Amino acid sequence: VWRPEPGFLASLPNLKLILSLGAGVDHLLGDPQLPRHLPIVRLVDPHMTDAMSEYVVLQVLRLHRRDLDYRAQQEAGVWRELDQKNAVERRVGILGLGELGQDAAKKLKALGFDVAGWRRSEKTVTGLRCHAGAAGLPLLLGRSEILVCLLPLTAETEGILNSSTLALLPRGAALVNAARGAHLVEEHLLAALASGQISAAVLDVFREEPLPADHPFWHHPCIVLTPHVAAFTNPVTAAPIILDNIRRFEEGRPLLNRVDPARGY
Ligand code: NDP
Ligand code: OXD
Repeated sequence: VWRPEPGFLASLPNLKLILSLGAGVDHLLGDPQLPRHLPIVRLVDPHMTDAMSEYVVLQVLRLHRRDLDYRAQQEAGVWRELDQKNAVERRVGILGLGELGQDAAKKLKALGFDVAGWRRSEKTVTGLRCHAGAAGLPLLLGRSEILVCLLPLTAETEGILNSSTLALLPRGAALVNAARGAHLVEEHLLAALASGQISAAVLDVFREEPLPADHPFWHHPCIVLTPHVAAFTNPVTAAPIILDNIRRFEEGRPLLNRVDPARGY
């Protein structure tokens, strides 16, 4: 399922297993009647992971290479060289070091970026500077000239991109949110862009999707937006993965990518 109507799953008397057609499960766990005693699995598709990393690498490179500034110069007919750092001098921070965050970090590192990440647990990732938990968040933010959000949406992460956290980024930092719209407090981003604390934002996800026609993000000169397409479910590659979990369930073997409803992801 993907975004079933609240109460729908509870109405199915013979339901045994819930398979999310997306990587995120906030669309399920938000249902107060969700049969939480049943096993819930989410989609982890290596092709989807590749797609997300393509998106993240594309957007980080755009920000790093000042693509928005050059677009504005082109529109104004201006020929001017802008300062350019080397990738090794560009500090990128990734919120969420799960399936998607770790792959994006690895690919950004391969391009030479100075990457660090943040997660809930203290687990380390070989070759990557990792920060964890509430104490680690300011450390990650304080060094991130480009911040990428790849967190699941949970009670703990809702609104995590807000005026307080954005203020901890180096002045002029840029934001990429490819996780969930509700991670971002949208008015706080607009204020941070107006003050220059944030120089640019690339957003794939929004509190309301489709983004309403009169939303200020549409025509903001410092915002690039895409319509929740960073990594969508590809039926051709997802179907065998889903089938494998159904077979595992039927044969009593351990399920892959099981969700912990108490943890929220
Ligand atoms: P995972 O469950 O594999 O990884 C989640 C990561 O977030 C883990 O590293 C986890 O920490 C960390 N995390 C969770 N809660 C917290 C917290 N409170 N504090 C700090 N870190 C936390 O998820 P995926 O990487 O597969 O996917 C991430 C999200 O990306 C999805 O939930 C979905 O919302 C979004 N998404 C968006 C798509 C798009 O097209 N825009 C497409 C696919 C996914 P730990 O490692 O310690 O458990
Ligand atoms: C997902 C998504 O969670 O596409 O898979 O957003």
